[in-house]
Amino acid sequence: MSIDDPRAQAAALAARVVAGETRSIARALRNVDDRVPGYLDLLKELFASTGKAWVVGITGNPGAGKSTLTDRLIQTLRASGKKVGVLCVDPSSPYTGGAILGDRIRMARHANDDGVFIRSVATRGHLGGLSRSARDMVRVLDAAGFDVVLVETVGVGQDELEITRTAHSTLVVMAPGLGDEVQAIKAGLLETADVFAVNKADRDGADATMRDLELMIALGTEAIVAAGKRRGHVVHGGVKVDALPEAPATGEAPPEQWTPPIRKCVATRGEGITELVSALEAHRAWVSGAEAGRERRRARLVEEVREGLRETLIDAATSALAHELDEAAAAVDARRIDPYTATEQLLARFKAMS
Ligand SMILES: Nc1nc2c(ncn2[C@@H]2O[C@H](COP(=O)(O)OP(=O)(O)O)[C@@H](O)[C@H]2O)c(=O)[nH]1
Ligand SMILES: [Mg+2]
Repeated sequence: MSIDDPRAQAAALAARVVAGETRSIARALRNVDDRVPGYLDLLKELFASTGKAWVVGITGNPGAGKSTLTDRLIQTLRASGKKVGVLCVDPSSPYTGGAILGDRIRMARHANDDGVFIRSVATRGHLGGLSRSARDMVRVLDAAGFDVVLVETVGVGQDELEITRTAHSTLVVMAPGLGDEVQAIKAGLLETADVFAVNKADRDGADATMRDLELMIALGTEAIVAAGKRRGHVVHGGVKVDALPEAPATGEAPPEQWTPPIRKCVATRGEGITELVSALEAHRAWVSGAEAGRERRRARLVEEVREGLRETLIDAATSALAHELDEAAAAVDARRIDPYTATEQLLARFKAMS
């Protein structure tokens, strides 16, 4: 093997990752997060070894108890012999530095356990960068043999919801008294959740939060299904998945549906965790069994390839047509041409080149 051959280097690193070598896993994660040249070769090499891990997104407002709960989930999953990878997503805002530090502290007791791997995702300043990095880092952990990969987001921003879309199962953590129920609707959490945890059940108001959620889910499910049908979306587990080829309308059985269960817990004391894990596992079974679950996985891969194609095409076109783009912009600015025709002409040029 030549030391200068990037593909061979990537293959060597990939082999060490698949063998579960801790330092190589750490390096692979860093290369992927920082997009160090050659990271795509690494991901290409790793892909065949992926597809085995169960990916669980954990989202909810800051302070709801996600990290405390994640720590408990690790504990419970470890007790059943599962290897657990954890990604803590750190969006670009500077104030979250402290949150991640706190998260690490909350999970520190797993630091010496070989069956647990905790890392943060930090990519910033790149459109869709966070969710792409998270997805690719999940793949590294998947290839490295972690049975479950937990992805904890700091809050419920757009980027973070995007990340949970790449999970097989999404846990939305709420706490009484934060006004989370109302926010859940605004933030689109109702559509995102596969399972709800009402954490801090040791506090007043947990039962009221449960009731509010139940009501919203009952109303929301109907509304989501109706809206999904209108827009030609396939609706799975309350998650809108982009247009799949629609089955011919036969007016028969309604689409298989997953209604998110709600579980109360006290993360600090480790209460209700087993029940929460059971609810998540039921969702996992649904995703891997039901036709709707299979479609959901397929739809995500289609989306990923489409997104990759879009990026690659835009990069290729903008670099090949850099000069023409400038000219077109000037022409549009001078009203010599309209932007629609300009786009068509640029596309025609690009097609003629390739
Ligand atoms: N009373 C109570 N406090 C909790 C519970 N779970 C977490 N907390 C506390 O809530 C605060 C925020 O928790 P953290 O896990 O960092 O929340 P995150 O921002 O969602 O990750 C910490 O002070 C935790 O100790 C719980 O079940 N009951
Ligand atoms: Mg946290």
